[in-house]
Amino acid sequence: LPFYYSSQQTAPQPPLWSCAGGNSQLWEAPAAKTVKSHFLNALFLPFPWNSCQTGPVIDMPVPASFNDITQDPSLENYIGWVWYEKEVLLPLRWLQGDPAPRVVLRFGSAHYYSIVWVNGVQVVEHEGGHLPFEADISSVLQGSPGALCRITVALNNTLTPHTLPPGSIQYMTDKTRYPKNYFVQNIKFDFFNYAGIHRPVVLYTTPAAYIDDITVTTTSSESIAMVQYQVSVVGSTAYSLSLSLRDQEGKEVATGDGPVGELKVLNPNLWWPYLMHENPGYLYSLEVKMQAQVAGALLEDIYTLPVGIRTVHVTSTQFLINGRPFYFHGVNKHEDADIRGKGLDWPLIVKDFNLLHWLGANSFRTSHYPYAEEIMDLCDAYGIVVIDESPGVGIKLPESFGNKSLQHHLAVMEELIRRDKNRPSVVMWSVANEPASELPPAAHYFKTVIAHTKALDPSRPVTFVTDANYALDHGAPYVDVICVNSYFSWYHDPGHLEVIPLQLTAQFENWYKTYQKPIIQSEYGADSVPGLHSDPPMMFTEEYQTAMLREYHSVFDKKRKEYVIGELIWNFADFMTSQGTTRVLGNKKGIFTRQRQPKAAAFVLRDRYWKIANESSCLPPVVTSHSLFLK
Ligand code: BDP
Repeated sequence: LPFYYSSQQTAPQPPLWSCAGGNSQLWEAPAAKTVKSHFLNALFLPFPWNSCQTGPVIDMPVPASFNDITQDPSLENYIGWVWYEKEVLLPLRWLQGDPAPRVVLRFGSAHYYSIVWVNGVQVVEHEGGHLPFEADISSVLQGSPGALCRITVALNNTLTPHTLPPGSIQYMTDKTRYPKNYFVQNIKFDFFNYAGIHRPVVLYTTPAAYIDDITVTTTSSESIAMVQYQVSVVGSTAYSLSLSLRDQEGKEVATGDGPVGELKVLNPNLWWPYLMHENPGYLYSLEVKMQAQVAGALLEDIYTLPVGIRTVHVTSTQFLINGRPFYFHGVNKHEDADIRGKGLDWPLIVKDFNLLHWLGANSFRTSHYPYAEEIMDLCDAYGIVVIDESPGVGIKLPESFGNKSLQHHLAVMEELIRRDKNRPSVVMWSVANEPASELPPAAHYFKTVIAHTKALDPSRPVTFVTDANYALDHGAPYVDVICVNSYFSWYHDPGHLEVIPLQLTAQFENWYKTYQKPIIQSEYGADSVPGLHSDPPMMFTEEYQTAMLREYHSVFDKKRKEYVIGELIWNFADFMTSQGTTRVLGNKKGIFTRQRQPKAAAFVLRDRYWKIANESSCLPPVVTSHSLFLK
């Protein structure tokens, strides 16, 4: 739904903050009163008829990043507070009843720091740009006349050494070179810091007593699977719970009751990855029904959770799904597209899954932050295996390894695991990408983050992605799988494809000798400008990108017989970055363009991935049509 939006500064002006000093107003809530007066005019702007305002208040689509929506360059690179507002008329029955239902306002994500008011009353604050947050707004609505619900959001995209991802604000104080109060946002990661309300905003209701959380884990042998569950209920202590597990035909296969228990499934249909089975992504549905007596009324809450039955194990040389070796032949992605930036976009999501299927990719890493729940749902349903990564990208500054950052990182892992713990597609957590793990404080930092992640979810392996030297990495001792990024013949020895066999072989052998853990090549790649050609291959041409891939592949083919368990290309598609001398309208390491058209490298990878997939005997005999992918 469209939101009204303004970048006008009624909140603290960016130049007034001192992110470096101790007097930061960054997280200080602006007064709700300011919001109200500022938006009195906006409340009457009709949408969509009045779609272009020249004043400070403009129409803004949600979900979307705000950066690329207008022609205003200052909005594109804007750092600081922005405001969104929308009025919604709620159904009256949402506000009636004894006890009245809970009305909840939920944001799929908003980047980076959000403060939300309903009818002028602050209801929630949230830090972090890639995970959901919500607020029970029932009491506010009961105190407000009528069913009008005015939602106001103040959003701040400033990154500091303690945010995730980290960044820093640099004030340029040389008055001969910069205007007064001039500052820049520095970041140590390679994608545009898009901001806005990026994922859907929904209002929903539950009864006053409701199912708050469900945790499901699965184990299985040949003919029997066990589904362990734990359900938490809020709002009543006098409740009953009944559970029913149904297969895809709707047949009930197991039942249970109570908040903790185990369901036994005979001859289970296991959840298999795409291309590992003729029926990948098999999902049961677990219906959880709660009944509770509250204030003399019988309340009922029902939640249906998709459940995939599968196991994950790691040995010193293999990654096992359902006891069978799994080889990651996949991609790294970004949430990124023209105009909408990082805003959720269904056509783009479905197009990307069709391209993954076309490519024969069985997996991706959510580089470098958690992706939308809508994307994760499709991974579960299609059998696309996910390495689920936190926004811990660009942790380079020594101060970002301190206790303040660490505590926030732990909280983010809690939010991520609460959101994604029941997803069969998620087979491993990645807590960070390319941190400065050669710094001594990285040892305590990663030991703590990884231990915390494992305590929250003992059922999955944990890793972080490194580009540090194998002998100097202080975090690697704590991971289950070594994930290593390297750019031989690109950032190192640019133009020299001939160094790849030697250097890549040494990379694998050194890591394996040191840790005896399986290894994923979690990034490798080269930029190519689509349509740029040269033979012999030169950097930035399509030929160079494909030649580099082939050099890497010949080493992978030797080492995957030993302990290399995966290869993830950098990157699925070209994506936007900050401007800089090494970026031509963004990063061009995509095998697809930003508009999702294939470069030559896409065809090389497609041949390879299908060949690897066909080495497995359980594939359907002929895979030619996209109809295979539509379940
Ligand atoms: C890697 C980073 C990734 C970058 C890539 C590149 O993990 O985010 O986009 O390099 O420079 O080191 O293309």
